Amino acid sequence: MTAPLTIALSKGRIFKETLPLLAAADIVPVDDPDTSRKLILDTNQSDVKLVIIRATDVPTYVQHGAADLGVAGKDVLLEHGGEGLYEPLDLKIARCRLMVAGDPNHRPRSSRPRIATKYANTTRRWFADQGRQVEVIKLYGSMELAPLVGLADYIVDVVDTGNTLKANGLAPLEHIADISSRLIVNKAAMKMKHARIKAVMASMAAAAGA
Ligand code: PRT
Ligand code: MG
Repeated sequence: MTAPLTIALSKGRIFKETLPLLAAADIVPVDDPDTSRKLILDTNQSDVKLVIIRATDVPTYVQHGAADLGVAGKDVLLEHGGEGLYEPLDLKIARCRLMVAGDPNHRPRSSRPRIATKYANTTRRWFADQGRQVEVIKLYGSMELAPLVGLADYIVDVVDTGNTLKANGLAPLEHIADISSRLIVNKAAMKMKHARIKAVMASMAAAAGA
């Protein structure tokens, strides 16, 4: 008898890029989250379940032990703070960069520029560490719109190709961090289910080249 496992994942790029890594650990979902309305997916292993939640909620589920394991972007983990979690493995997937972006020709009207972002904590820390005064405006999406309509002087967002910025007349200005997705583990589960989690981690690490 091995310990049952619950793994928290978000739909979209993280789910797609995590699938081959889970398959390497012989964990294969039975349902497809894009077509199924189920929030708990069964897998080929009767005691392994996947819970499909918003990307920003993954650390919260794992922190509180509602999931034993999860996959979350480093951007989301920086913002969450990482309390109650181990972050043992860089899966090297869903890579991007956390950037300050804006119109390079824009001159802020105030000595305290406004920064729109869903990464409010990380943004405050980035500017405060440099002794730069800013006003952070918390948004939940479509950050690129904020400078176009005068809501903010700059944004902080993740950038991959940069096409979304470019399409809106914006450019990357400052590099805050390189981002990839990490395997996260609940601290109590790491103790109680050590053998099983270690085995899953080893297979995922080998498949990720980590
Ligand atoms: O969509 P939802 O609001 O539910 O959550 P989410 O947007 O956080 O989830 P999702 O699946 O879009 O992103 C999950 C994780 O993928 C993020 O937390 C990042 O760690 C990582 N990731 C990697 C990215 C990107 N690349 C990325 N390009 N997350 C978002 N983007 C956005 C980018 O901000 C831009 O709006 O995708 C758009 C296209 O980017 P460009 O630069 O290629 O044009
Ligand atoms: Mg998204």
